[in-house]
Amino acid sequence: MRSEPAGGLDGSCDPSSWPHPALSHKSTTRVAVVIPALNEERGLPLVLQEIPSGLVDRIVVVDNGSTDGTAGAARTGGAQVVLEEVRGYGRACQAGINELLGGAEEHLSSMDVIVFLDADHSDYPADMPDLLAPILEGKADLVIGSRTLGGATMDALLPQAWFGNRLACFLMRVLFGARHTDLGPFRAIRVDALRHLEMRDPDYGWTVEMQLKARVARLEVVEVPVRYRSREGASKITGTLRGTLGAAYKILGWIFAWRMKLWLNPRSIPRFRG
Ligand SMILES: Nc1nc2c(ncn2[C@@H]2O[C@H](COP(=O)(O)OP(=O)(O)OP(=O)(O)O)[C@@H](O)[C@H]2O)c(=O)[nH]1
Ligand SMILES: [Mg+2]
Repeated sequence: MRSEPAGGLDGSCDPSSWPHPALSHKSTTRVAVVIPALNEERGLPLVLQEIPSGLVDRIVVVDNGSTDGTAGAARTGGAQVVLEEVRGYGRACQAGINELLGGAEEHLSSMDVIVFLDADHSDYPADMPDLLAPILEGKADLVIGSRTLGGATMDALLPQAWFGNRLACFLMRVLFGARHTDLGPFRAIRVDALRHLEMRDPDYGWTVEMQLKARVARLEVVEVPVRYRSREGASKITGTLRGTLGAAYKILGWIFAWRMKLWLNPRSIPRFRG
């Protein structure tokens, strides 16, 4: 992994334009965004442009070995670029976390927040205040942006992704008692909670790993509706048979493997608050 000096937004801070009163207290909490990106030169500039001004202190784009202009687009958009040459969504997220929690620049503290956001412009960065509000109000440790609650159409959330999400959420509920409507990638988590989860999955098991571990550790988890649209650039996962089968295998395998593991050792994930 290689990184370069920190980037961030120097946008003027105008809390009155944010929809949540809780965000006016943001000054005490730092917010960093991690954007995993593999060949997203089309979507990434739009994503960076749409991040609400003044809300975010630091943006890390993890270039996962792109062969296009992704890294250049990130720098032009004011983000810091971390290079993670080994492919994998989870690995890219982890590289961003490592940079924020252990990199050369000033680290985030336990009460700060990390937001994860895809680079393909399928999420709406403008929904970030809704994602942050429950954490800043002290009502959540982890907030998942639910595309289902946000009314995503099947043009954007393709039928196979919609069905896979429903199945995964059903199994999470039956096997873990976890009530979710989506495994959406647009999410926010406080640093102390993220550290507690000790995330491991290197690819598309990452989102379900976070949700299941959060349930077992009894984190306060809140879902908020977020909008979703068709991605910019060529689809790599949901739009391809190989990607869909690989992600489904990984996500469902993760659910069953962790159910077995927790039956054998219920203490493998300790509670977050004693
Ligand atoms: N596919 C893939 N995406 C990666 C990887 N590393 C980082 N990413 C980024 O992770 C985010 C999610 O990947 P996507 O390809 O959008 O996955 P998806 O939303 O399930 O499916 P599509 O949008 O249809 O491709 C995007 O910002 C990717 O650029 C990787 O190794 N493989
Ligand atoms: Mg996508």
